[in-house]
Amino acid sequence: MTKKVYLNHDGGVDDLISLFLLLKMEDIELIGVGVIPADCYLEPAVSASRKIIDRFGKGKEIEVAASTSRGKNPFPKDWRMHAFLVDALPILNEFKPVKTKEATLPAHKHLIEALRNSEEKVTLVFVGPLTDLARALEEAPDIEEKIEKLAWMGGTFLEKGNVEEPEHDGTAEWNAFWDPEAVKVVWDSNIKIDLVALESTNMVPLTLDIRDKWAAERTDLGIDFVGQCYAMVPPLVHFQTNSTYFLWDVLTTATIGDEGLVKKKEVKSFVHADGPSQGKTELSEDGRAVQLVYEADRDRFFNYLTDLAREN
Ligand code: AGV
Ligand code: CA
Repeated sequence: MTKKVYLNHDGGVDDLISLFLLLKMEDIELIGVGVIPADCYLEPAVSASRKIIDRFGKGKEIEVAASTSRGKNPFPKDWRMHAFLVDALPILNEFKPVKTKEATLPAHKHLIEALRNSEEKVTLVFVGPLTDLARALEEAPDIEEKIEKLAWMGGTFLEKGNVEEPEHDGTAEWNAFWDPEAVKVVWDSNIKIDLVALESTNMVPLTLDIRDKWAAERTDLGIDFVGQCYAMVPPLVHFQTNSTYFLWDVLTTATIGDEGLVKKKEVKSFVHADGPSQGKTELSEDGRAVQLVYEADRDRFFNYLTDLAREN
């Protein structure tokens, strides 16, 4: 049976590869895409998304909606630049003009409309901050019953998150830190949540052996696209830095196609909305229950992703 999916992403390399993979999954019908300018600039991220749908969407008509949401804690500019590079890849610019349309509605209203128009329940895949979902829920609480579940890349219960910014204590994950209030709103809903936290994504860093595997198969168009994209971001070599790239969002998206790639357990938590730990998700017995993805099968994941990417 086909599963309906709505994707909201923030234009990073692994966000755009997530879109690419959802288009290639057999039993998935992607019904819409929202783009939020968190870990990206909006225009190149919307443009690259439209081109990816043109190139790899098998002729399907899927709209891309630009978000009007703005966060509390901005992402570093260097990271936000990645969408410009993907948008400029020759592989995405061979055929013009671009056919895939930009929606007239802003992303949160586009999400509301997509859910209201769907007869079946829809799985939400959010691989950036939760702002558009929080705004949609506040504006249209009725959509909650149309949501099968939310798979969100965000949060961590580890002592160390991935935010290294002035005035912060380093305990948060970036997507939660960008808009902690939005996490709170979503936590207050009754939506089922699969939380792909840093516990699991830390197990899938970008490494040189993976890059070499993609390089060896570069004559395949899909593998070449993935290889070109992951050439733009720093791999894990001798030691981890603040910029080291993991396959955060791609792991999240892959769990939609193959749940067996990861292990989950129920935990209860709340989020710090402000102060030096803002964006931190913390375990608490009277907190909100989510399914925490805490472990990933690294080899199986990379094989799954590479097989899915392959054109032939
Ligand atoms: O915290 C992970 C999230 C994911 O959605 N993003 C990147 C992924 O798209 C923010 C982020 C954390 N560290 C980063 C990030 C880094 N070193 N480079 C770029 N983005
Ligand atoms: Ca992201």
